Amino acid sequence: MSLQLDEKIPNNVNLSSDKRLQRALEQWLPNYLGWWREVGPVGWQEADVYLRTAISVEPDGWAHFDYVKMPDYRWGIFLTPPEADRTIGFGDHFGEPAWQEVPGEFRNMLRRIIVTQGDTEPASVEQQRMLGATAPSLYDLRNLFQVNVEEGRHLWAMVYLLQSYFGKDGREEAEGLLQRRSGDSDKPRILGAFNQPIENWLDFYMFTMFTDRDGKYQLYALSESGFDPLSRTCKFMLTEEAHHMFVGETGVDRVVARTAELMKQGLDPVKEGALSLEVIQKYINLWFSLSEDLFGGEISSNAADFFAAGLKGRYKEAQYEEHKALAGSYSMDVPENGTLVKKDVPLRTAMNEVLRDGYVDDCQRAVDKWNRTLERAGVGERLRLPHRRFHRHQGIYAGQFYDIDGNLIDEARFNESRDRWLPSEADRTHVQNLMHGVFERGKIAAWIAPPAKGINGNPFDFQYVRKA
Ligand code: BYC
Repeated sequence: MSLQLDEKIPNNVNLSSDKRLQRALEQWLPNYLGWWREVGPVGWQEADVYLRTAISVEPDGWAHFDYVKMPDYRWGIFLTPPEADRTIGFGDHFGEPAWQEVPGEFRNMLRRIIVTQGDTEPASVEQQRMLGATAPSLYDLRNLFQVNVEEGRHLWAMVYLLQSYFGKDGREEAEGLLQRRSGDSDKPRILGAFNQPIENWLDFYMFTMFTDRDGKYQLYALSESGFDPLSRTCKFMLTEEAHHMFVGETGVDRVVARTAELMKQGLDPVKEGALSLEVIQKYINLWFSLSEDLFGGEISSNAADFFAAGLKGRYKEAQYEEHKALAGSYSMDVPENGTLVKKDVPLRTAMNEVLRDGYVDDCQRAVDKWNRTLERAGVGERLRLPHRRFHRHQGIYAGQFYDIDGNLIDEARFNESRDRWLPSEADRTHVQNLMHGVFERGKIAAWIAPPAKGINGNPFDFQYVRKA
């Protein structure tokens, strides 16, 4: 079994000689496959899907393309190669050698971060499980499954850390990751956005655009970690994450392009079976705000502790001149007695907001790109991000009501306007009604434009998925 395991699981963690890890994985693997069958993608499990598999960390090994049946996907365990004499890049332990083992005093904190990260991966697969039936093209169907199997691999990445470095409680946490379920009222996933339904492909593109992009920023912050195995694991995950965000950003762009093309012809997109810009905007408002919540509170003692301990840094920490962040402050609008008051908060406690700043800028860059698509088509309307205070459920703006421009309003006014800002039941039904699977090679649904190019140098009309 152990030999088979080593053959089955591509890795660069010496699995063949690590008996303890082999034993832990032997127990976990059947449960993982059981989880995949139970709540992984519905249908298509026997189909041949043109997938990318990471078989090594070398430039020619991390993106190996071939037809694979999803349950046979070779979920591997990879860390970027170690950096000689790496030191901790921030916090109270700045400049000390990076930890190769879990530092005892931070064990619980570190385990919690890894479990939280790990929990999002299977959650997203569960959220997306129904989408295979309504894919707008074989190209999109393939991309969905690529995202799904790689989120599965990212779960493996966190499970590897738990099983290798955290002993019995790590193994228990690894089982727990297979037991919670997205949206389940008794055993929900840990973070809010990962319990939200992804009912249709507009949700999916928004999720991979906005929610996977939170993943990018969190993974960057964790790739700075003083716990070297976590840092190296996250660095490798980021190589795969880029494609997920590409699926989202270009997916929304293609929806916008199709709508713009119809508007340019003087047609009503809705009558032509496409989406209105108004509905697209509401889905942006929803998923951007849900994803902003994933950064946690604006003022956070957890974030300060993670930073002080050297466990979670800033996005590209090397860009900063000073890495202890003990002296600085961050100015933010804090709600107080029904109004917003400018306050300087100690920089360490504002680390979630610092990370969110980079995220918001990155999202704005994508919106600007979608607006250029509208501009090129000669359409006057523009898309936008809602204000970061809008529709928040975590942090200092949660529990109050803000309009789309960030003005404090009362609950009654918010409720009156809710359906203008966020998808209403009618919008959801409308979007759902547009979703019909298009599985003929080279064909595409009426509500989305084809991609500019295909996958791995193949054309759009390539046979990306072959039904068994
Ligand atoms: N929902 O001090 P606070 C990805 C909790 S996505 C529910 O404000 P903190 C991916 C918090 O746990 C990236 N609860 O925030 C994307 C705390 O609970 P306790 C995932 C929330 O702790 C797509 C309390 O509120 N990775 O990879 O600084 C597909 C007060 O917390 C939420 C990570 O998140 C929420 N949204 O920051 C697949 C990295 N926000 O202590 C994958 C690891 C906060 O009262 N996680 N809470 O029980 C972290 O670094 C931090 O836990 C967070 C929160 C950034 C999430």
